[in-house]
Amino acid sequence: MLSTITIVLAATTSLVSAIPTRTARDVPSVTDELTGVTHTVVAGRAGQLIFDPDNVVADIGDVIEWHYLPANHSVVQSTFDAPCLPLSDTSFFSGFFPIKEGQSDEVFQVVVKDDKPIWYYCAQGTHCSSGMLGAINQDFDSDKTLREFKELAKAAGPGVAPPEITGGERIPNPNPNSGV
Ligand SMILES: [Cu+2]
Repeated sequence: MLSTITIVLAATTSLVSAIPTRTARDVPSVTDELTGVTHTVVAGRAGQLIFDPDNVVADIGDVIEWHYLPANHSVVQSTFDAPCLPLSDTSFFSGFFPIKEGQSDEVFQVVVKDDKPIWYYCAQGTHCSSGMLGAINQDFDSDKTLREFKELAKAAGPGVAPPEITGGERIPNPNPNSGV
């Protein structure tokens, strides 16, 4: 007897390997516990190439808020050893604030996330090598002081500006008429 064997080829149910895609949920959520304390720093006080104050002692969860006076300053996070270069692609950069008079109608805010020293500079022209630098939570027991940071900057080239605003938030100036 002739038996017929029928082979049924299983329909090739498409086994297109699904490439896992990252979604927003994969990004660690930022759970900053804000303290409610804001430290105001003024860029360009009295037309000088300075941050005032240039040293801030802050707790984790505090906000640093930069206000900008003429002419066209910025803040960029750097390392201690390379004062006029961005720390990384994600470290903070405020963008520039080209204003002619008064203070900027926006401010830049950064939340302090740990107790490590934070170093930063202004990326405008030669402002960095001219001393427009600042620190948050410098370690006063270390040789890495704000004074030494400014010394290192004197030998640096023009400040480098990252390609886009990152690492903080530009928000409307909460008090644009305060005579900072
Ligand atoms: Cu500047």
